[in-house]
Amino acid sequence: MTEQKAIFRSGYVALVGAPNVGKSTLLNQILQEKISITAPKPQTTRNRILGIMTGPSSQMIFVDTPGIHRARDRFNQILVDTALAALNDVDVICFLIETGRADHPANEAIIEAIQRLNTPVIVAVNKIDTVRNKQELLPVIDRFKGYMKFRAIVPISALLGDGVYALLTEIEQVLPEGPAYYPEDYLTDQPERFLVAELIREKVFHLVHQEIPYAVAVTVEQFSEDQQRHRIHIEAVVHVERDSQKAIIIGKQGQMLKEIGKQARKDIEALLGCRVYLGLFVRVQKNWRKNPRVLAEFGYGLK
Ligand SMILES: Nc1nc2c(ncn2[C@@H]2O[C@H](COP(=O)(O)OP(=O)(O)OP(=O)(O)O)[C@@H](O)[C@H]2O)c(=O)[nH]1
Ligand SMILES: [Mg+2]
Repeated sequence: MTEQKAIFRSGYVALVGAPNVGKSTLLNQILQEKISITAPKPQTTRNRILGIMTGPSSQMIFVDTPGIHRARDRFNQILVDTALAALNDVDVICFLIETGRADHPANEAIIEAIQRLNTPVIVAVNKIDTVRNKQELLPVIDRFKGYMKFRAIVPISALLGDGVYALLTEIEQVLPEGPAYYPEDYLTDQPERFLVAELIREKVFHLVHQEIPYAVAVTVEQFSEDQQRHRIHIEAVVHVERDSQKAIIIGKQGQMLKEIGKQARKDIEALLGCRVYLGLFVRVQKNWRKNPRVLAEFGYGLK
């Protein structure tokens, strides 16, 4: 009797969609780990973020991307270019749409971009937990079927995990045969410094309102082991564009910055699995979003 060799599949899967549809939430749900930050505001994700899921029969390398939208300035164009560039080198595209907002104006542009490629596309209709009557999903799915040939259309709730296994099954089937590219315990290729900076930025998105989070970038200036105190010593800078923004980030008697630091430290400790000292500083870097040198320094744009 000949032994049948099991097929192993591997490849890259881009998560694309309009801003705020739940791409990063889906990545975290798949990995059961917070690799990519999320917020109820659009344009949260600014970089291409890799999340690696290794199972018995496949390795799926997910690429989270910034939301695609009509960019009105240079910085947003960088975000959109980052997302579109990620589409070029993947094996499968997972196109997320939001149940209640399937007609998002960005979807047309996304379909146009993916139609030019010869890559299989799977649509995930997200946030189904927000519709009480699941029959309401049918017209959305039907309409989408008319736009182009999709491999599958899968209703999911990235937040609760519903339908995510079905989505992964569909994705796996489309991946080419091949070996694992990364060791099986690898979750991301992002350095810890980047993940730490992102967790701080996420708290700014959650705690500070209006347009201010968009003017914020975070860099980690120091990351070292404090052997005496058995903890990691981290110092990070929250960059803003104007003095008035600095005052808001710091808050009355430093309360806002303290809260950002407290919440971020909790998440960073969970990420690193050890105690952390987090020192936060706020610095004004005038109009950094318009400055190519500073943008590159902060890690934005195509690498
Ligand atoms: N009710 C519900 N909310 C969801 C679901 N998935 C994501 N969300 C929420 O939608 C908001 C946006 O989620 P993100 O994951 O940050 O969205 P994104 O597509 O990565 O957004 P950008 O990075 O800005 O493009 C957050 O408040 C999430 O909690 C879902 O399945 N159900
Ligand atoms: Mg995101």
